[in-house]
Amino acid sequence: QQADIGLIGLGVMGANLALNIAENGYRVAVYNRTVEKTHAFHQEAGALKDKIIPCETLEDLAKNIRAPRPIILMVKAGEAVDEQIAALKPFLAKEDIIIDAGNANFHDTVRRLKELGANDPTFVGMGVSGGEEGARHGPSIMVGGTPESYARIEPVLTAISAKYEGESCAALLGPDGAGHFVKTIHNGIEYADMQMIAEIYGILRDGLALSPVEIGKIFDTWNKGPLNSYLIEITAKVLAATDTETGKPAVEIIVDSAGQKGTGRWAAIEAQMLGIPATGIEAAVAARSISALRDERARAAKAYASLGAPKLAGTDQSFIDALEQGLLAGKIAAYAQGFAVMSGASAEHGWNIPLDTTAKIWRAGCIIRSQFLDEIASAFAGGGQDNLLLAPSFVERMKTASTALRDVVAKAALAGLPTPALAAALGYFDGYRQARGTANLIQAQRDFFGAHGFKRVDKEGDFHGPWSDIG
Ligand code: NBP
Repeated sequence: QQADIGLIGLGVMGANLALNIAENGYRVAVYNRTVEKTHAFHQEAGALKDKIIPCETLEDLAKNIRAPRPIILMVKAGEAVDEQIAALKPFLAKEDIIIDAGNANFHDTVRRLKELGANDPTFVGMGVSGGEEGARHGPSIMVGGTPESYARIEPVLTAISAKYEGESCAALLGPDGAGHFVKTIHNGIEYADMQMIAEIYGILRDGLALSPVEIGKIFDTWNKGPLNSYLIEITAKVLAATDTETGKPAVEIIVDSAGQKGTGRWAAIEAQMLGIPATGIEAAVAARSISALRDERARAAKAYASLGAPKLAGTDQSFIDALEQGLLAGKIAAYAQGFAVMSGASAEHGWNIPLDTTAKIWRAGCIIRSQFLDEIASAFAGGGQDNLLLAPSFVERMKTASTALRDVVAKAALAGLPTPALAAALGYFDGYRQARGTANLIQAQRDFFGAHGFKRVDKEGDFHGPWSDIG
């Protein structure tokens, strides 16, 4: 019996996705560049072995899938995807669909679609989030493609996706690169969320001299309130863990230098290209880059040692509460930015990305999953919302939470504790709610040195200033 679907790439994500597909009753034919992995995977599939067809060649893979064939590519993003498409094409027909499920740059997805000829198979760009566990038991799935191709793969995607109160976390979000774009912004928001949590951890560790276990308990409490989310939950767990070798708290034996594979940076770059502020994401990407300068940081710490170690004075439970509310405010601002970038890209590329559906399919399965996203989905319901910060329910929340964020950022700054993402979120919020900003001075400067002209507040037209009269 032929398979319902094919899957190429049995790495961490591919292997788990294949097991998920098989467990949901679909027969799946699998192929991996390194053939031994294919057989090892099949051998270890246990009760699901019968639903999996191991294939040694791409020709074999194509033969083992019922036409018209849907084939998921889950290989390393970049050249490997182009190589696999080229190698696969000779064995496929026009009606077949190649689904790139890796973390592709959306520009590549758009290019790959353009490169396919009239008789080549269809191409779908699909973002998958949830890591290993999500791939195995239900990820969030962000699809870019035509409604026709989506209709064909929808049953299997719905079956394998995460569910939020019974609703599937898989959706078609627009044509061509829309799915991979949304996944990129998801990862950018994830960077900002993680960085803000790390900044709060830094305040509790260095400002209040609390132990990892004590900090973990605070996060555990917060996970029962408005911050309830997967990232807060795992932060509490990570902080409570003990290193088996040394008996020390696990976080204390981990080097303070964060890795990055590029999706956060892409999110910041795309925001910049669109001219849409995403300072929370940018600050988070930059913070990872600073974290990587470990030797330089050690030298700088020595050079500035006379400034003293950071210390927060006069803090009590009300400050811990302010940290919770401040983190919430920072999070709201960062998510507002991420959604604004998606809205801008959607207009730029004519994608029509439904922001409410996007928030809905992030409620479960993905790394940033939370109750909070259900509230975002409600705020964007029916469209027409410019920015989350203007949604009535979020305006009410920010009125109190922003005061806490201000308190946290100000106290941290005075103590010398770095809060780049939280401070960026606060700066964005304050700039965004300022009806008369300070760009009038920038326009004057631009006109002074470059005769760029400016608009007047009191009449229509383009004007130049009286600069030559000065001095
Ligand atoms: P892994 O590193 O676990 O696996 C990579 C896979 O790509 C292997 O099957 C490998 O085959 C294959 N591959 C490579 Br590398 N180069 C290839 C080439 N030139 N031709 C054919 N196959 C090639 O990666 P992973 O973590 O499973 O990630 C897969 C994709 O999913 C990536 O795009 C990643 O960004 C994305 N993603 C990962 C996560 C996560 O949490 N890990 C989450 C969401 C998305 P081999 O066995 O022969 O080396």
